[in-house]
Amino acid sequence: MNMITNHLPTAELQKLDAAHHMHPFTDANGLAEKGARVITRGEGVWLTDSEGHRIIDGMAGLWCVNIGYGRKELAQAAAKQMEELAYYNTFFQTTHVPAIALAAKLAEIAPGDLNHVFFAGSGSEANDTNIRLVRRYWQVKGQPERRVIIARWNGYHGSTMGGGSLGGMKPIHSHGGRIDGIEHIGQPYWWAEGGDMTEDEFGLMRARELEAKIEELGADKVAAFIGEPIQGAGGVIVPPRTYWPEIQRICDKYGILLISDEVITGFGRTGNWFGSQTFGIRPHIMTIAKGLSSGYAPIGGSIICDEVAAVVAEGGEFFHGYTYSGHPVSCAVALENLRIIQEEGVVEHVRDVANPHLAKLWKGLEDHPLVGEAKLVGLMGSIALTPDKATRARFASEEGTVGFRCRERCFANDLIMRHVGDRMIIAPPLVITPEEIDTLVARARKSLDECHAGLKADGLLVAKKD
Ligand code: PXG
Repeated sequence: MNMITNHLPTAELQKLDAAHHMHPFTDANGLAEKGARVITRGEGVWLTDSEGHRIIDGMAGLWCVNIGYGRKELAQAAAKQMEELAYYNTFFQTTHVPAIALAAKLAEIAPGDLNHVFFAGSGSEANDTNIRLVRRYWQVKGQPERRVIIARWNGYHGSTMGGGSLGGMKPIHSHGGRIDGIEHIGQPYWWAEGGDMTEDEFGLMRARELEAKIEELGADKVAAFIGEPIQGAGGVIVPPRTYWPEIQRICDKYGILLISDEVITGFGRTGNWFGSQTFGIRPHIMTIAKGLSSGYAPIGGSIICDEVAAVVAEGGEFFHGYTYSGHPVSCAVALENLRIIQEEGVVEHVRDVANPHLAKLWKGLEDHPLVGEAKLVGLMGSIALTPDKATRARFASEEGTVGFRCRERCFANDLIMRHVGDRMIIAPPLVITPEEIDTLVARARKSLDECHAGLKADGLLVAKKD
């Protein structure tokens, strides 16, 4: 029996899963009691689970299935490449056609002089490459003291030692520590942290923390700044419009390399090919993964500008690389994915059809009693749940209690919408149609209604006293 397509009953799968499978970012005890949801099929924006529920995937898997599930062209590209050349490496002066073709394609798509690609297997690996790469760059330039990388609290850059250290999530730092030479500044999260400032004032204030940090450390110690154009895992935090231009000004002033982590915002998510374009950022390096292959095969990488690539090359061999850097099957799948995004106008669909349609409905959720702000850029959205909109109050309950309850209602209504603390987030496949958007929002509203009624009944609609 092929257990994958003709599987065991759900309860037996859950028992085996609990016994043998260690899940990422999951409380194993809670999961063993409850049993993991078993997803068995995907088609477009729809998932099916082992109990036959049809679920609308408001998260594109883990922010990655940009072209939707079930595209046979990608399966065929993988099969063809496996038959022709399943594996070869790109070390020691060898190469192969899929890596060449994908690197050239990315250089064509990426803005400005981002013309060079270093491949990795994931976003975390790519950010580990970036740490080593920017330090190597300054070393070759004769400024080896420039080692510090500045990032933001509540940013997410992966969960390897390097990626987890760049990220500003204290629970991650608390498991295994973090590497040296990484400093964090505040995030541009106006709703929760902006106090009485306007959004514009707050955006400038948070960007200027970068300047203060550089002055504190000494510019001759700082190698780079890294940020996500929009923080994803941190709760879809859309920065005030004043934020990125000021960050760009400061990086330019001090000659610091700017890394835009585009793992989520790349490949159409914000209505342009890259989030940098949406926010007018001119990065020296972009981190990519996820939407590069729409999640059909693991692949990540760094797209590097001419100057940084030239300096690193000048230094001779860069002692860095992964067995699967430029894996031919992943490259072939990514190429087919990019072909589909280009030929089917997926970025234009986000910009001209899906975003405008969803924006109206999403903003409309702000009339719901639980919803404070509803933010949307491209197809990346979030809503802040609050017991009191006027004061942007938090709930008195432990942070995440209400968000979790809301997410449970979404699950019950066959919608995958995640929570980060008491913020709800969506990032559906980019090919979602207006009709499917209507379904998604109707299910979201029903879940919010049910969550609201439950909170009322349990006496949880209470604001925290500061
Ligand atoms: N950078 C960013 C901006 C990411 O969002 C990574 C790097 C790391 O990529 P890999 O491929 O190593 O996972 C990510 C990944 C969540 C969640 O809970 C988000 C990510 C991964 C896992 C969970 O939203 N983003």
